[in-house]
Amino acid sequence: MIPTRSLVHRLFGALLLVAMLMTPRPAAAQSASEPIRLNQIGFYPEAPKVAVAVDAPAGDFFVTTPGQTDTVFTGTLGEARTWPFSGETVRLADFSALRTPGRYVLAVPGLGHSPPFEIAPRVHQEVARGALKAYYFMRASTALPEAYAGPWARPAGHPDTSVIVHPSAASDGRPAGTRIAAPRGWYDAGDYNKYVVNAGISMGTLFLLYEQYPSYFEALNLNIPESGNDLPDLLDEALWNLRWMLKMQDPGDGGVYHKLTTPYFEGAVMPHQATQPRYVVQKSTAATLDFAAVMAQAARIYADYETALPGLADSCLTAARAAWDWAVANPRVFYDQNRLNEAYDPDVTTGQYGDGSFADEFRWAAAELYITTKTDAFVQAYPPRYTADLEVPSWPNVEAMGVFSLAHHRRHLTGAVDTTRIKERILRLADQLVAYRASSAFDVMMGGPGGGFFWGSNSAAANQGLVTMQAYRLTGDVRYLEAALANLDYLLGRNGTGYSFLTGYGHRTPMQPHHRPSEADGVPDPVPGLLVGGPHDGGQDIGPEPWQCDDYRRLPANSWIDDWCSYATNEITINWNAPMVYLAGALEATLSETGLPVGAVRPGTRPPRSFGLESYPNPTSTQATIRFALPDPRAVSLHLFDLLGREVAQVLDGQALPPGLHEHRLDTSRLPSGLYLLHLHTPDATRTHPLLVLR
Ligand code: 9MR
Repeated sequence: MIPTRSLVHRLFGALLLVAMLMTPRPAAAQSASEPIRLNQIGFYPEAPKVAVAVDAPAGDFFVTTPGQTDTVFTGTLGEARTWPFSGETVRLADFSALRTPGRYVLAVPGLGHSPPFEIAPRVHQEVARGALKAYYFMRASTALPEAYAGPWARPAGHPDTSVIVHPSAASDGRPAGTRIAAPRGWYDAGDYNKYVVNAGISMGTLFLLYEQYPSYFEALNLNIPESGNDLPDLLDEALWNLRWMLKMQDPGDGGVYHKLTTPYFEGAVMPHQATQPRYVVQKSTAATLDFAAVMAQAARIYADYETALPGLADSCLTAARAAWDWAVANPRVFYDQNRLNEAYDPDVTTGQYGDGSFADEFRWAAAELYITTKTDAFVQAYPPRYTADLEVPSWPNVEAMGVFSLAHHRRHLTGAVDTTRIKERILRLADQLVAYRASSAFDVMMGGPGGGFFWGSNSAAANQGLVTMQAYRLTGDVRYLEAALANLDYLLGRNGTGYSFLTGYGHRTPMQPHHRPSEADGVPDPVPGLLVGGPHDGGQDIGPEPWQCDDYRRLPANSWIDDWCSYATNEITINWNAPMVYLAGALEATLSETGLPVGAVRPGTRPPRSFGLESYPNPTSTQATIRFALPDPRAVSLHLFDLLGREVAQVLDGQALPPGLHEHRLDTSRLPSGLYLLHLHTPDATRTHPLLVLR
């Protein structure tokens, strides 16, 4: 069950806390121990707080100050349940009622205590910033000066100004052996190659994040060379990769090369020491469509920066259209490296990102082009699906990326797309994820729909959180938000290994990721902010060769090893970091003030007594809180009018809200003093309420 935190529960928790503070209970002297697993960074004051205790006897647990002198909270461990993915029997320690900001440890008699963690507003700010800054560390074709990179400063590598057109990529205008320039971009992963398919979903995810939380990212400083210019740092960083992607399109026909790569992987050397020749290899339908989707997003996003980047948005849209046309004319060009190597030299043995179906890429590209151009023809050619189950996004399955964009832009579309059904489709998947979490011994969505233990499993956990955040945005239902938080907790420690999977963030983090600069730079700590692939029992990196791993496999959720050898579990890549940035960034943007946003609703816990409308304080000066109750789910509009009937503020515009008590903040700081009317409208009820602004 999802731990519900009713008012009674909250009050009880507060009383318990007061009682504990008055009669401090000494916790036994215990050492830091792995059987207690929790988000190693911490928790928002108002949000749920859960740890798992492995093989713990029934009984109480304690939250204490780090020196264990004061016990600030006592709770009772939950029932023992077995998590099939790790075979561990665990009890949940729920200390959500502890809301006082501070630094604490969690102690379980017989198990020891956790390392210190924080309860604080903005508790994941550095996680969000660090995971995004990781893209700077992945930049190709540039030196990373110490001012931005600290101890991970390095010389420039891979200028990519003289890249060879591989015979598989030859065209009339660019015969095999032609040299082209395709500099910049991010290295894909632990290797130094640049793959368009994987860049596609990575950019798509970062752009979605930016479009959904623009003000948070306008303010977020990454300390990169462009910080302080006219663009938000997220857009500056994405531009580094966008400029490379633009060069991956053959100007002769609009098709996009699948990748820019060395023939085989380089050794564990720094970028400037990795000097094999680089090729652009075969165009593919998947790469071309992912490119089209990203360029269509970029066209509308960078259009706001026409002065700083003259012509860029137009170039992106032209590139997107040309790519789309190529894909429509070439709808089944697969990337099959074995067949390519039979036909051409040199052989290419680097990452494949081969995809067997393009329906999802067509739908994503169609959706983004439609949103940007408002041209129905794109979605008429590849209409969004309404009834099929939506799937958690991944590099070979990008359909959901288009669905999320359509939902986000739903108020500004033509009638060619039924956005109500788009929303319903997202909510169906999110409901499955939330229901699955309620059944999970670790209280996570991981293991449920789309959250399998496969190569890159950590990105699945992050992407599940991205899905429920879409549902939260569409409904305000806090269960979706809490599910996203639960998966962030998973990634930062509440998992089968007890590691925080983000390098540099947490007490036990990967020290030997399969990442060439981290391995070769001589700096003890790996490059920070990188999400490692995560546990699964595929074992593709196990073998007898010196560079292969000994068998590390256990059950899937703890089949993971912090070793350079493990490219199957401990590599890093841009498409795994992107949903991590999304998850931490979206949660920070949403929760940064108090821990749970005003307006959040947990259905059922606060049943409305009446359908009313009130605001306080009233009169107000700079801000009012508006409160109303809904007896059942309704689409709600909430507007403020002046006495001449002119709309002066919009709080809600037809948003579907669940039953319960709702609170929304209204900024009145820019309104002249005077009397206004709040107007709440639902399909079958209308309420008005006077609001006086006085200064
Ligand atoms: O993330 C990819 C994963 O889904 C595949 O199962 C795996 C094997 O094909 O490849 C992964 O991608 C790797 C890419 O091919 C090359 N750069 C490193 C990527 C992460 O391991």
